[in-house]
Amino acid sequence: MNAHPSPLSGGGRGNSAPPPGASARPQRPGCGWLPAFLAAGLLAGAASAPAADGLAPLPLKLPAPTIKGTPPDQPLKGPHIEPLDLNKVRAPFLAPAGARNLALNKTATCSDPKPRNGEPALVIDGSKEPMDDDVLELHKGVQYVQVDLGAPCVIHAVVLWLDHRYYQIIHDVVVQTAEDAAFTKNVRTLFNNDRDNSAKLGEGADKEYFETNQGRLVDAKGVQARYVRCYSQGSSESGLNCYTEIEVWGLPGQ
Ligand SMILES: [Ca+2]
Repeated sequence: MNAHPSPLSGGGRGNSAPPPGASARPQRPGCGWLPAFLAAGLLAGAASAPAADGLAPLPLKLPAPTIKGTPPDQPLKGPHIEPLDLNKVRAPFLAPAGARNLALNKTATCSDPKPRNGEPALVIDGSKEPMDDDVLELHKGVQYVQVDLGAPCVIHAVVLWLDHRYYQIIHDVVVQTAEDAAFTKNVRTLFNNDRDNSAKLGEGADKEYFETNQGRLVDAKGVQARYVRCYSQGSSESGLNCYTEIEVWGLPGQ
């Protein structure tokens, strides 16, 4: 999946050429988009020994921002939409030292028997640049991608990059964990911004948000589970359901 630039997959959204040099943008591990002084501070924190409480910042690595899409002149607004703020800095997320991305190169499946583009493995391959070759595209309606961690794990955070090729809002984002692949045992909902329950998974209280390169970090609060599902139902740009990367940070089960 590193063969960028590459032919585009389409999608009827006026795709243009992949952002030249996007992958070559200088990045500092975990905070490539931060101002230098902030990045230096975070790096110092990430590189230092775990605090006395055994916690350490997750060493997240951010992809490059898209240059294919441009921030909308009049972003969608509303009481249930987080304002688009490209200068917003996410605070470091503390988790037990040693937490790692348990989803990387594990097993992914999806609800669409014949994706419009790509394959489920794209969402756990470690590549999350805003490039068409990195994106799994599922047909319209309620769809999901599911990750099998291989064994029960202790999950501290789920980080989603659904489709940050464009500044858009993905609708009905629901993140759940479960003990079994069919999601019948110990199902926990970690995030749900489906206010009107149109996805029929229950009414959610979380807000909608704009896709950017920082992704969306969901606090999993140490839940124990083997499977993680992320649902969506189209976006403000398209009826398609697009997924770039799902990271599941935690520790293998005891
Ligand atoms: Ca990917």
